[in-house]
Amino acid sequence: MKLNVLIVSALATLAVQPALAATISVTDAWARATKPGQPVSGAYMKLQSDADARLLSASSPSIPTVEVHEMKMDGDVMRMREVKAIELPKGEAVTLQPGGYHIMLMNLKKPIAAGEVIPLTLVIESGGKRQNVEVKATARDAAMGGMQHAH
Ligand SMILES: [Cu+2]
Repeated sequence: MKLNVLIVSALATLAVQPALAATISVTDAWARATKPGQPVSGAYMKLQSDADARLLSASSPSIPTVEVHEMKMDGDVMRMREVKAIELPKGEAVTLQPGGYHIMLMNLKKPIAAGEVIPLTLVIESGGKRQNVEVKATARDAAMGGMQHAH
């Protein structure tokens, strides 16, 4: 389902950097809408870089705390933790999705409504250079499934 396809190229950033910086494409960026009182949510997207790169961190002017997380099974318990980086191997699509890597949106002061656009700034490193990649994730209603978002 491609509700919302957004390609963010880092051309503006590239213009002032040596040719080493990677070009990152971001597609299918979305965030999970929340119910009142729910303090956390997640943002998801597909990332692809034309050079080996790593997603180091993310931030948003509208979300108090943003972390890069990984969720995986530990025995039969689903756990998540903050990761130092998500590797973006050259030419390989890396999908941030429920149950795997995700951008954690925390300490929400108000619910995220479906349709709301969450601006995110991704910090991506490639070849020793850092660049910011701006992403707009549109919130949509999505069931949590069996996933516990417990820390
Ligand atoms: Cu998380």
